Amino acid sequence: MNKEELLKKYEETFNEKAKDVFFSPGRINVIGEHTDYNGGHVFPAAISLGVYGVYGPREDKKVRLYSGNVDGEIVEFDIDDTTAEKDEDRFWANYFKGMITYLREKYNGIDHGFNLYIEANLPSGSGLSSSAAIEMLMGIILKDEFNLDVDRIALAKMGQRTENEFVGLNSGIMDQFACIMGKKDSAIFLDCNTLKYEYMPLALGDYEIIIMATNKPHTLADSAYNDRVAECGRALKKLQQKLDIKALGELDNDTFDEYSYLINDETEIKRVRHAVSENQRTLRATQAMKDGDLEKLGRLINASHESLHYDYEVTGKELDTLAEASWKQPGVLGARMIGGGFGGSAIAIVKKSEAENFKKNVGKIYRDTIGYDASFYDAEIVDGTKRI
Ligand code: GAF
Repeated sequence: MNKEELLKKYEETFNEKAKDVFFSPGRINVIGEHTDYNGGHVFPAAISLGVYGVYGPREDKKVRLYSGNVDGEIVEFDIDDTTAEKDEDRFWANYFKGMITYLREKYNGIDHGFNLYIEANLPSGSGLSSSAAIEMLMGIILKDEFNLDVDRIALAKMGQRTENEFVGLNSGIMDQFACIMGKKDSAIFLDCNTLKYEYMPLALGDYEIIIMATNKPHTLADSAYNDRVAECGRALKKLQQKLDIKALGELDNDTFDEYSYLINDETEIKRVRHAVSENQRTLRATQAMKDGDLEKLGRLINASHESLHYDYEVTGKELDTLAEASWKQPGVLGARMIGGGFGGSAIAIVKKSEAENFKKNVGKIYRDTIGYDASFYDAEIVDGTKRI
């Protein structure tokens, strides 16, 4: 998206010139799904699809937000207003309100409001983290414009808290961490228990990552997501009767197997089996990446999808169709759903020379099976949220 055009759109919306333009990326996740809130590992990367924000300060205390993607009105509130929006038309303001609230709670200096024009080249509900991208956009804008001495990881934590308390999604920290800590051409190997992280070059040689959006119109993903978090929480409590652990991410497959009798519930056993095996797969996958064993990485990615399908039950027909169609194509190392699931997106690691064929074939199978088109994106891996 072009900076000049964005500045013009701000001017048309607010009848004045803007001060600065920012970009906040969405994310993919190579492997490690539904492990973050279980204290496990994840391996995400920031992508060139994301959200732009055009900022201009105001003298009063009003925040005026306009989204170029929604054919709606300017949403307005006061910086002192810390109540979560319930109204459907204004709900998206919560991503901003949460960040403003938590930053003002801890840091002095945010003493006036602003106008903000936002526009995404990332479809919302695509499982590529448009909400975390928005939260981190707000965080970096406020940090930069008001010279706040807040570090990026603290902003990621505030973004997670915004999801939990303003939006009502009991998510982990992966998305915010990936958006704000992203590094060009690298994925982030993050331990969500300790927040220790390591950048690893996404060295895929002749292969590339293709993003496939299901375009599934409406999902009840948030309540199903919160159910999964609750099921894991209940199972953890039962395991803690005999095991000294703080999170499921501390278990290996063998220990889980030995103590699984404590859970005594079929659904919860499946959920924990996924959380534990996915964490172990993530450790093995990052080792395979270090060893340059891309075939093994691909197999682990496929196994991740199957575990999300059978044990975590968050895939659904659309994501299964994309993954299974991908596995059958020539030059594919691996494919799986990413993000919360139920709809959203999948990724495939595909030989560059096969990429066009791949999109054509998988696109056709998807249309024939589901009845509408999937979208395919070749995104670059980029740096985290920043002024542009
Ligand atoms: C969503 C959540 F926001 C993340 O925290 C993470 O749990 C992911 O689903 C599943 O891995 O994107």
